[in-house]
Order: sequence, then structure tokens, then C-alpha cells
Amino acid sequence: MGDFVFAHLSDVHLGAFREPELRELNCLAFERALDACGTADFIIIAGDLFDSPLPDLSVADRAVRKMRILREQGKRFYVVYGSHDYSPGEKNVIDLLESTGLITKVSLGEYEGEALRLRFIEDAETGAKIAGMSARKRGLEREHFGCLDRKALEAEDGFKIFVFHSGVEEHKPDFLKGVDGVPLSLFPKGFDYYAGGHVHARIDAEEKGYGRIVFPGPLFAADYRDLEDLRENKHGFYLVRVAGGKAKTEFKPVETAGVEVVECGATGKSAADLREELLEKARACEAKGKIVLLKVHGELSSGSPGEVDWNAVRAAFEGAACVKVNRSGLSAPLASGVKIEGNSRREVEEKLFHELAEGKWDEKPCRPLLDELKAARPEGEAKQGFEERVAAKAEKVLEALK
Ligand SMILES: [Mn+2]
Repeated sequence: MGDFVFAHLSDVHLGAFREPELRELNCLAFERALDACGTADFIIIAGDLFDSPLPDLSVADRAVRKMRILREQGKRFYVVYGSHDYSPGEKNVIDLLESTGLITKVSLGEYEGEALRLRFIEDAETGAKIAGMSARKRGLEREHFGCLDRKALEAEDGFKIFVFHSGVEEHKPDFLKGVDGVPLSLFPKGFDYYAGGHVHARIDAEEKGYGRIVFPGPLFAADYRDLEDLRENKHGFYLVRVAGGKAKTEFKPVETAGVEVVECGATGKSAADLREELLEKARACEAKGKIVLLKVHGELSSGSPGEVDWNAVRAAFEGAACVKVNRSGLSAPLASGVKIEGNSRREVEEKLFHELAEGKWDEKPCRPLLDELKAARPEGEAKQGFEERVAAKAEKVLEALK
């Protein structure tokens, strides 16, 4: 086998974010990463290429156009489903891309009795042998790993890559401490490279008896935490050079936009004071071309968060690529000291609405509205699709009032 180069990407999450500017930066990151894959013979995507199993078609179209250019140059894409672009029992965007011949899914295998036997895909030009495990429904990954016929995988010769989309118990970053990963003992030994996805942090470790265990982390970002992390850590992917059967990794950062975090405490301030302070902070901020993360927390002394005029605050960060406001920690005092007692949650809710309305507005729609808004996300449904569905239902309740 000759020497060769491959790229390892994961957690691209195309289509994440509601803000068009962030979606754009995410697409851009993907395009730039593929531009930087010039020397690669093939590209591995270890899950979560898309943020949803049925992504926005304009986002998918853009990604496909770029991938097609690389396909036409003779490069191959090897992909497993991630936790975001997998939908149990249904076809999704990854299947569609495979049908067109753009990508090859590498998680092939069947159960024979209790044993899960994976099949290798051999990359015809380099001879690299690739086997993979796709994401499953939460909690089931470990079970499937437990059923792996590891002996058969370990017996295969040649340069072997194992692609997977799960955290490894022994290599979890701090923020995933409470989340179950798959223990190393359930992985087949003796692969030359373990191409991981799912963990949104960069990990590159050598594990005795195994090989290189690598997570590139998110290519750009999929949520607020990822964006915040971008301020300190570069995000990107790995280029892996294989010479004499040995893999050498090189992290390739992908530049998009700088991140500025602006914090503001609201405790003891009126909504009007808070607005003034935020406007002042915005004017003082060097925001040009940057992603601004505005974090507001604390309890207002008077007024409500809605009175702050967030659009004006956003606009005051002149030239920013995007201003993302996080005010989940911001609260207002409840209409002073309402005390409610009731025999059931339902009764308490009804009395509370009645009390708050004080006869000045119709409280009847509050209950059905609350019922729609507090629905839990069913397992397997993507967050974005779920949010859109809940919003549509809530709107229906409001429509009915007209
Ligand atoms: Mn992910």
C-alpha cells in the first residue's frame, strides 16, 4: 500500500441556527474546509453533517454543490449518520446523498443472532479499509457496541479506520462528565485510526492497543456553547497523512469570524436603564465582522425584558456579523406577590392566570397556549423541527382568538 492522505471532519451541523448570518458562516466553514482538502484522497465525515435529518434544501443544495466539485476531482466521501441527521426507520438526507453516488455510507452490517457483524468498505485507490457505527437513538449506542463482533474486525489486515459517532467514556471533556459514553473496551482493537464524531471538543489521543482516537469537534458551531468556545479555541478538522502504514495528524483550523462576548447584569435596574447600558456597551464594542454573544442576566427591578427593545440593541453593535442575545438568565419581578393555592397544578395555573389578568385581559387562551408550549420533544425528533411545530400549534391557538 502506498502513502496517502485523508481528511476527517465531523459535526458540521449545516442548517443549525435560526440566524441567517450564522447559517451562512456555517456553510462558509464547510466550503473552506473542503477547499483545504486539496491533498486528500478521501474525506471522512463522522456524523452530524446536517443539523437535521431533513435540512433546509437551500443549505443542502449548497453543500452538495461543493461536495460534487470534489467528487469530480476523484475524491471520495465516507459518512456515518450522526445523532442529528439520523431518523429511526425513515429515509433522510444522508440516504439521499448516497443514492446520488456523492457519498458512501460506511456503517454496513447485520445482526447474526446476537452478534453485530460490520463489513469493511475498501477504498479502491488507497486500499484503506473503513468500518463504521452510526449514531442510534439515545442510549442504544452502547448496546449496539456491546453486540459488535470485535474479533472479526480485529482479524482484518491492512490500514483500518473505524468511524463512529459517540463519546468515548475514557476521553470525555468535562462538560460531558454526566453523559454516558461508550467504554473503550467495547471498541475493536488494533485499528490505525478511530475517526470520532459527536463530542463537540477537539481530542487527539494515542491509546495503547488501539491507535489514534481523534475527534475534530465541531467544524464551526451548532449552539451557543460552541460559539462561546470559538472565542478561545479554533474549530476545524484533521488532515491525516499515512506513510508506511502510520497515521500522522494535522489539525486544520477553519477561519470564519471572530467572537466577542459581552455580558451585562440587570439586577436592580429598570428595563429602561438596562436598555441604556446595553446601548452604551454596544457602542463601545469593536464588533466589526464579529459574532457578538450578548449575555444578559439578573432580575430587573421594574419593567419587563420585552421593554428593552432588543432590535435597537442588536443594531447598535455596528458592523457585527451577527448579534446573538442570550437572556435565559434575565427575569422580571412577577406582578407583586401573587399568592395562589390550589389542589392541582391545573387549578394553580388557572388561578394564576386569572389573578394576573385582573379582568383587564381575557385569560382563557392562556391554558391551551401553555399546554402547547410545554409539550416535550418526542425522542428522535430534531430540535428545530420540533420548535417549528410547537410554534405553529401555539399560533393556531392565537389565531382562534381573532
Ligand atoms: Mn454534533
